Amino acid sequence: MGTTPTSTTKPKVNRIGLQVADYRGGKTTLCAGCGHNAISERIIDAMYEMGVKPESVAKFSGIGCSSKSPAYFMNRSHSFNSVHGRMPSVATGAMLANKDLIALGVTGDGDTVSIGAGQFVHLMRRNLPIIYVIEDNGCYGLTKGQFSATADLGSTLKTGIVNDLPPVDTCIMAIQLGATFVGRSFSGDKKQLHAMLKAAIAHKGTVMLDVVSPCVTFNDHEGSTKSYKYVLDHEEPLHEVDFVPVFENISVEYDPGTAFEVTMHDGSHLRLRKLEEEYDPTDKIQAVTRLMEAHAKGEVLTGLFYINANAPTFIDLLNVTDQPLATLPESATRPSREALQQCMEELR
Ligand SMILES: Cc1ncc(C[n+]2csc(CCOP(=O)(O)OP(=O)(O)O)c2C)c(N)n1
Ligand code: SF4
Ligand SMILES: [Mg+2]
Repeated sequence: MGTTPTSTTKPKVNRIGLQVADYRGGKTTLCAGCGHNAISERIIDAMYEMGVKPESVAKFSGIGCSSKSPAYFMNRSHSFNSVHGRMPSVATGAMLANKDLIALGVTGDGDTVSIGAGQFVHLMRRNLPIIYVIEDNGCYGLTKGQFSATADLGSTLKTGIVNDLPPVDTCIMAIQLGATFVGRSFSGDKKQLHAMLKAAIAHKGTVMLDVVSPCVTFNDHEGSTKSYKYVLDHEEPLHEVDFVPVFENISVEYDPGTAFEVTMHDGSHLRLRKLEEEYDPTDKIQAVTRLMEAHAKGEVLTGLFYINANAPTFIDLLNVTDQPLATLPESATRPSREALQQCMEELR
């Protein structure tokens, strides 16, 4: 009798011994070809390669097709699907209660700057440690494709209706308000988005990544500036983004002056190989100017526009206890009956 051959190939695992399957979620219910699905795939790859423990991640979203995405990746992580436009306050509360979590917000352009503009503004000025990803299709995909506040002036709906309002640039807003890692990418630019997400995981502070993510059902036609064709024809990367995590310890030599290097707080290296000679991603004024120029020319500028790897976070500023508040016993978080009584006496 012959013996059955046994396979000796071990499944591929990352530095914490997990397989890529450990980072997956439910099967997507979004339309085939929707940019949001590609972004979910990039998040899975980046989290796997960085060796992030899925249970240490808290996913946050609002309402929209984009906000459904967290169901399609990392099903072992915590997840909170909030009210439309209100994800920032939920994420802020969660991070203050447990600063050891890695917060990942995935949301839409409508959720962020139409109904959610007020909450977005206050999130950006606090430098809360969070990776905030906007899946930007310039429309409300879930409610059948109306213009959102990121739709460009003069772009059209499928029906031919013209948008006669100027767009909000979420990157300009985030830079002005105080976010410390601000960039734009494209769901179809696998390499750039992958590198930017890995760097985002290493960043300490607010990451605001606006990812142009075409809605194939309602906003992928001629006349839209958020279609695959428009972005492929008009994408202007500022630099090539390379990220070397601290655990890889690879040293790459570049000719002097051809790359901008940022050392992240954990010792990782972010290298931006210059495609535009004088661009300095630590200069806010230059970043805003370059973004405004891009708008005027109809370019889809991508890359890391602004970074400050050393700013204090909201958690640092509030001087939160070393042990996460959520894990402290009640005796440490609640005043005693006597202390309350004394307080009441003082108010008499
Ligand atoms: C308070 C409230 N107002 C309006 C709606 C209807 N609504 C649901 S999703 C959505 C817009 C979603 O757009 P976006 O955030 O860009 O996500 P997308 O579907 O394009 O990914 C709107 C207006 C709602 N659910 N709740
Ligand atoms: S309607 Fe648009 S945004 Fe929503 S899943 Fe379909 S393609 Fe994506
Ligand atoms: Mg949208």
